[in-house]
Amino acid sequence: MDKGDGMRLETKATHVGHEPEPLTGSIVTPIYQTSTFVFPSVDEGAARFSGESDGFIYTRLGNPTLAALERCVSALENGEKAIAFASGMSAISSVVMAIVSAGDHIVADRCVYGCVYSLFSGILRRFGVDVDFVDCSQVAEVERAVKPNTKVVYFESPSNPVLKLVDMEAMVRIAERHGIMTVMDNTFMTPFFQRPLEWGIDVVVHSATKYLGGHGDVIGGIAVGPRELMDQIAETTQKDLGGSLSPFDAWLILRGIKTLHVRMERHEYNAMKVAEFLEGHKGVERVYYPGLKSHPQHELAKKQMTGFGGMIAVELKGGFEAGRTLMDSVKLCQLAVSLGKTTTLVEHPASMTHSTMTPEARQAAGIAEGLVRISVGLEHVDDIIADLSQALKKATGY
Ligand code: LCS
Repeated sequence: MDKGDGMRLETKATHVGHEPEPLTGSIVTPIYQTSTFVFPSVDEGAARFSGESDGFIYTRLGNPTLAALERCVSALENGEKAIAFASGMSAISSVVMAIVSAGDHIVADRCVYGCVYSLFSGILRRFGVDVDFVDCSQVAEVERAVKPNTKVVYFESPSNPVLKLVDMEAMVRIAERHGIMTVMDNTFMTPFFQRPLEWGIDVVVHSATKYLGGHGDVIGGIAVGPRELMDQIAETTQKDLGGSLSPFDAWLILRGIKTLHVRMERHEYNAMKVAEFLEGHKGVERVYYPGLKSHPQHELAKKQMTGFGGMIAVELKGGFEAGRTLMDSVKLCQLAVSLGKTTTLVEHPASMTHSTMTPEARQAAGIAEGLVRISVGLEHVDDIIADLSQALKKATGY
């Protein structure tokens, strides 16, 4: 029952980690807002530290509210064990830094969230880790980049911000052949639309700040993978780098997940309509949305995802200046970074989320300087389209 074995995702999202609290019968998982836990004896305290006894010690090392969230997300992703973190970046850095050491090599996709790019190209290189950025949608490029000291292949699918897909099966084949780990960011799709572990990916990471939390009121991250590796992460980088999530924030994410499936369906319904509207608009140069037949990887999207999500990117005729006018002219949609919340957000990757990359790196990643990213929210879709329509008229004259 606990792991949600035999339940469908919708049932797991509403039940796993939400079991009634045994002491009082509270139907909602309590927020255990405590930093530490009283030991009944010295022997028991020592046994918890040595791992001979289960039981909580100190919230950085584990907490019942976090454990409930971890059980829930692990069940949704069909994984063995999840660990919650203070942010998506904390999850990503803790996972990768638990696997690699100085002298090792990472193959990463060129198109990743800006802070992942700077973590890999800045911090990890400074600690003696070699990183090559390639286009993971080109399988031969990944194969060519693998070296004897490669430990990790890292990618997002679909990628932030251009919605490029990576063929999970192909990455797993290469990784297995060379004894490398695959780490994949599933933030954009969530387990509702895509379950990488079922395709053989080793570790899934999430910015829970986005669709898992779903309401734009929390920063958090989570990683899911095989028990042995997750235990190693818990005992090293999670514990010693200390990026632990607060119990209240874990509770907000757990609450958000209860409606994940309902929200994702509406995000997708709205995004498809907005993408079709944009594709048919005279002032639009190009729309990036995996659900459109014009997306170059639409067939791969249908193969490895069960839906197309709520994220769109768009280039306007008139480039950056037109994009700026669009973003400055929206009234209902909000000009803000982040994504996956109830309201529609627009942002400019080149000067905001991906400003950590050099213009050359952005160009190599296919991120046009004028690109506008849209996180389609849960408003009535006609209201979203009406707002974009009036802003597009100012931006492009159409
Ligand atoms: N992975 C992806 C795909 C992301 O989009 C982000 C944040 C992260 C990881 C990092 O998660 P965080 O630490 O922020 O929880 N993406 C952001 C974005 O596109 N706009 O603002 C933040």
